[in-house]
Amino acid sequence: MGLREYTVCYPIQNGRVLLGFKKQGFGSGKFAGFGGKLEPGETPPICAGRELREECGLHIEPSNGQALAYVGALTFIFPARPNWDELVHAFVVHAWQGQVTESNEMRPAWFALDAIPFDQMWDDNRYWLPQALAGSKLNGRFIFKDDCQTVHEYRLW
Ligand code: 6OG
Repeated sequence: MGLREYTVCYPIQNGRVLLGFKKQGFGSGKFAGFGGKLEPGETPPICAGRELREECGLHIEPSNGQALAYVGALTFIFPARPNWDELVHAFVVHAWQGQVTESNEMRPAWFALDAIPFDQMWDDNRYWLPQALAGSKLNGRFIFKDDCQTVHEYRLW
């Protein structure tokens, strides 16, 4: 059986990134990108657009090929909790329609690119998100410590 697949996306504009304070579910109490699990038959870009709309109200125009930029695939391995292992497709969002709206799951907030709250995010973000927001394409594999919170080792390529 393959890993469960998710998407995560990060809208950026004017030197700031939109994150969501996760109010419920996996990772609650952390700031995160917007995303969730692929539904049957969904491609990663379709899932990313759906989750962005559901979680913060922004719409991606499908005809704008520049709006959604694929960063790459990130694998997260939790040796202490193998059922948490997951494959996450990451995207940067450069254009959208609609207004930022709070949802049941997420309270959105803008952060300057040099003031991302890494200490309140999944620990992996500090190792790859700055490069991704600067435009790099990358894939990564992260193995978490037994606390399931701290990155034990990782590889980017
Ligand atoms: P729901 O359970 O809300 O989707 N996600 C992670 N993102 C990062 N950067 N690191 C992790 O390390 C993550 N684990 C999950 C994927 C969960 C959302 O959170 C992301 C999804 O966007 C373990 O459906």
